[in-house]
Amino acid sequence: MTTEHAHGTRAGKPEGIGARVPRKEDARHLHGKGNFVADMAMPGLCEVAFLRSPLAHARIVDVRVDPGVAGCVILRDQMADAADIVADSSLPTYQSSAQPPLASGKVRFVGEPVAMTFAPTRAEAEDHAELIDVDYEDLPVYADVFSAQAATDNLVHDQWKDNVFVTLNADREFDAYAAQADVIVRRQMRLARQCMVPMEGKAVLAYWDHQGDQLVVYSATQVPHMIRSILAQTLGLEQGRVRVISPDVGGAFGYKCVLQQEELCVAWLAKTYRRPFRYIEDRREHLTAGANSREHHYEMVAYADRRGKLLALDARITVDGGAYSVWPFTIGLEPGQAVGNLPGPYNFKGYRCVTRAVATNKPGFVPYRGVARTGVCFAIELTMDAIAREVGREPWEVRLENLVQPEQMPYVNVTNKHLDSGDYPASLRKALEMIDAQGVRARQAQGLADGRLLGVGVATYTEQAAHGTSVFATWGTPVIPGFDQATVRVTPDGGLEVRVGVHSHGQGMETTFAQIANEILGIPVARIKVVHGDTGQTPFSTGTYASRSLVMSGGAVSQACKRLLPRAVHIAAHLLQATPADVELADGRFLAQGRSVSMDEVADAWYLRPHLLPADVDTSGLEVTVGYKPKVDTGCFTYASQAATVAVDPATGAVEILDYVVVEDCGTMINPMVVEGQTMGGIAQGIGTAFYEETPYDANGQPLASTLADYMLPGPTEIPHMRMHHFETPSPHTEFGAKGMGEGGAIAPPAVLFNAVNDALRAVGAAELAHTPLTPVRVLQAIAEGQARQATERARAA
Ligand code: MCN
Ligand code: SMO
Repeated sequence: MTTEHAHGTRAGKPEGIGARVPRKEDARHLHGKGNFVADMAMPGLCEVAFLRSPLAHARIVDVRVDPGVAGCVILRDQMADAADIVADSSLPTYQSSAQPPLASGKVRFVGEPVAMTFAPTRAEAEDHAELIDVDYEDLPVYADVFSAQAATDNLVHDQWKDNVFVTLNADREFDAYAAQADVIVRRQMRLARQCMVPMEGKAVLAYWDHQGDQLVVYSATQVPHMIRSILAQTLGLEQGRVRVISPDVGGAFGYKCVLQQEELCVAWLAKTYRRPFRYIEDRREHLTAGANSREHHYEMVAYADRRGKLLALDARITVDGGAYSVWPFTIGLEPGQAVGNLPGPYNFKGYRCVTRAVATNKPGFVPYRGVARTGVCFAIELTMDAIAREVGREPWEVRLENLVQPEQMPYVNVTNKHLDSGDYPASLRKALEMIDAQGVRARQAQGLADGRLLGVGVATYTEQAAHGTSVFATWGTPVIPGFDQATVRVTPDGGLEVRVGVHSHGQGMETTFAQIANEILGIPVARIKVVHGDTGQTPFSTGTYASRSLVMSGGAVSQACKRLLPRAVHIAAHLLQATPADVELADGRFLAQGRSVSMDEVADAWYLRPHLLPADVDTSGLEVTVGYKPKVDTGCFTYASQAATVAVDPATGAVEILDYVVVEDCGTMINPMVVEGQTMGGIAQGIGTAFYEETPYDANGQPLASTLADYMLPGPTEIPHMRMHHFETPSPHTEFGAKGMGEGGAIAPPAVLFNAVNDALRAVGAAELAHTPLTPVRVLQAIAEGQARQATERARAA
């Protein structure tokens, strides 16, 4: 990967904001010393297995347990003291689903847990599961979102009036603007259902701590404080009697930002038997029972003028919500994000959108890196290319005129998103220059020597990040994020502990939060320990999701350090026999009148030599907890343009990515190396969405990809060299002007790559591809379809 840097590079401290500090967390992972749930050993630990439904929709008629294993088999009716998982949204029209910890009465997707078993080893627990017989009575299966939507009986949830979780309607002056259009462009797009495939799947270990008289739950989760709240609630415990610890987590990507049934079940076992229990998801369970993301269907009608200026957009979005709404984000999040973010970085005034989330017999939809924005970016960016085709202009020319212009910032768009800052057209122009779009056109005209077709594609997107109270309140989720708190505490030897309620599971926050503290307090990064992910040790945060941790918890770290600093200065001044106003902090030392003391000496005075302290010392000492949220909580809008050139083999349908560029602006970067790593990881996942990943279902709702031989993932050879360029337009709303960016990379690749492949295939008159994943078979079909259409047209003309 190569990078360039523009705008406002900070002069900066060597380890402060803007420095490429190597990640503190890497050493333990590179040496195999990470501490994951599966690594833990505990005396008397029982491993848990689940008997899962083999059917997608069926009544449970009878369950028979072999008496030999009855003592270590649990069914729903034995868990009377555990509540179902209910994640209701306050959005109008919302229909409530109740997800039992173990199926009761009926099953609603293949892989739904029906019983759990435990034994000293997982293999024995799985053997026990074999000794349970379940009689099912088949019900009609809703494997397809549109037939589910039309169904009137045998609904996924018996008490509902239809299979629709929620419908959202938006209409902003649609008719008035659509009436002015010269061209109307219609397209349909579809994103396949996917898994998230973190290296580590679900993992939970729970035990009863008799000394603390509390349930302790080690869980691979992004949101330990929220899991504590909901476990306490569903298990009927006081919150003070539940501690949740999220240790090292091997990737999460949204999969681990919700309460999982298995977490609830294992916590219940520990609460009930007062012994340790553990469950580790295996790959097959993940692939079959965890296919829960991305599946969106779009019908887009764009109304534009003759130059391709978008005047109005009419969209119908259907989300395959699966069987259950997930806590706390609910299935309302997906349509809510989709309807609000579909307009993306564009400036137009007429908008009509109907978005539905429909219940089907599949695993419940879970937020996945990009959350709805990967889908809406795909839809709007393919539509932009379609408009360009219709009006006979280059796709980037049309985009440059449609993008919100820098002089319009801050800009409130048609869905009331507050785009805070930046220069969208400049990012696109830079991406075009880096990918050499004009050069590609020239080479296209000549053709490649090997007969492959060359194509170039672009996409520009916004990544709403760190959206807070007001935004979640309109989505009506059961939990609304507010103030994130951080505690900073100088240790007696002058080091620093930073405690945050978010969790870092690959984002590098053990390093970047230390950089924030270093910027303000001057303590070396090596002496700053970021403690996270333990409700027993950290202040409250709703957790890590929505690319919010840096802005929210990082903002709190900054504020806490700023509050701590004057207290340290006050003590330092006394030690230096100076007044606080004369004390300066440089290179980690407090200076006044030609003398200096270190933080070590200040800490030593506070903790161990109080006779040296000033009489009016602040008795709160060298420890501060602060709650923070940005001044404006509508989210900051990171944006980027990504572009690619591809070569498509018309004989085999194979696509090669020849070049990939990113021009991104997440405001002030805390650590550009981390930003680049985050972006690259996201792009790798986006390439998976574009080309490889899909869990197809048959008509009976059976998932057809159950191993990594049929669920295709990109590997190192499928990920191209990327070139990256940074703009840094500070956000007006946040500490240091930083914007969140952890999801961004994953938003654009499907749009970029489909546009590039469709561009290449124009040379052979192929039909436009608009269904993920873009497989060689689909490329060949598009070519054949295009040829058949041309033949019909010729025949008609003759
Ligand atoms: N950063 C920075 N400068 C900025 C913005 C961010 O240096 N201007 C750094 C931050 O300090 C942090 C990282 O980049 O170390 C990501 O920060 P942020 O954008 O605040 O995102 P979060 O920390 O809240 O992470 C959540 C986000 C989401 S929602 C998903 S999904 C996702 C992602 O992060 N899951 C990931 N990145 C992931 N990366 C890994 N390795 N594993 C996952 O599961
Ligand atoms: S999908 Mo990320 O956890 O918001």
